[in-house]
Amino acid sequence: MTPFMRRPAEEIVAPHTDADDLRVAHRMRPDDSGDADAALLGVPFDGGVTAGGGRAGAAAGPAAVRRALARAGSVYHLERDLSLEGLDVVDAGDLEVAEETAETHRRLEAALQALLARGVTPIVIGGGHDLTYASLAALGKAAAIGAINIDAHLDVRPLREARITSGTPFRRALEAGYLDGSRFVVLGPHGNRNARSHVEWLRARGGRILSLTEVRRLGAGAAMATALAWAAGGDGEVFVSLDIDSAAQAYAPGCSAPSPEGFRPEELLAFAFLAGAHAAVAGFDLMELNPRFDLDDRTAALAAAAIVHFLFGLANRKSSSAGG
Ligand SMILES: [Mn+2]
Repeated sequence: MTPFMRRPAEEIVAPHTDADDLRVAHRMRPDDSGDADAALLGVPFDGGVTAGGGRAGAAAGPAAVRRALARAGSVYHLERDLSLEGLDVVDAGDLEVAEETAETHRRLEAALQALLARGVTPIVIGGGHDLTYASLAALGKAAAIGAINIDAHLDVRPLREARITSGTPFRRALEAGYLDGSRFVVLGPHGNRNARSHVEWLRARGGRILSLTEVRRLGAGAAMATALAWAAGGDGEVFVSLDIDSAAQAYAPGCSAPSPEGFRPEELLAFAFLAGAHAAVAGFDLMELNPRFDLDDRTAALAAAAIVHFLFGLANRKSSSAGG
């Protein structure tokens, strides 16, 4: 069994359907510690959110995403003529979180290292964005990795009085040497949501920003392709992090720190698909869903759709590599 993992509070239960109408949930099974293409890993923890003054509730994110995954549509994608039937996805359960944020991060890192050692692509479901530090540590300890943060915010805040918050993960990973600054890209910041000092700190380390307006000018697909090429920097590994607050509040009211402007669902789903399809991408996370503030589960449905589109990308990657 993966260290520090327990069965999820709520399992993904597939609806009863015909064999010729398989649903996404039919492709998800409990983890048996054997071979798999990808593993879901929930982290019901929002201590980093509340430590930063954010509104509590993201700890309920994994359960809400699992409920939404149970109703996340067909295994078949008509626009891409692609199926999830050849992809093996396990639910590794939820992390046994600790009271303390740093200890929770250590446990997540250990759980992820066990999954990575099995050759399984992890998909972490948050929880606060501070948890992405543990993913970057799990992947970047041997050699610094590249990363794309799809987010309204840079999340490179300095630690005040050594306090870890959901606004600090990428600064901590950059300072620890797990993340290569010249291969770090933030997709989607806009307007006046970030301090000048944070923008300058990021750029001084070689980090790049593609703002919401720049992404719209390039087109979502071209912008993500550019970000992936920068983050891979040749043939390096890349972690892609999706903060659901990168979507406009109209589409994602259920998050810790919403803003009125932001991506549309189709843009987020294109990013997730391209991340899954890219050979350099070694892990993915979906962070900051806060079901307490959701409306008719629309944010949870969007979060589940992003995970499903990452899986369609993985299926595309697998079928391309099998075809030579
Ligand atoms: Mn964030």
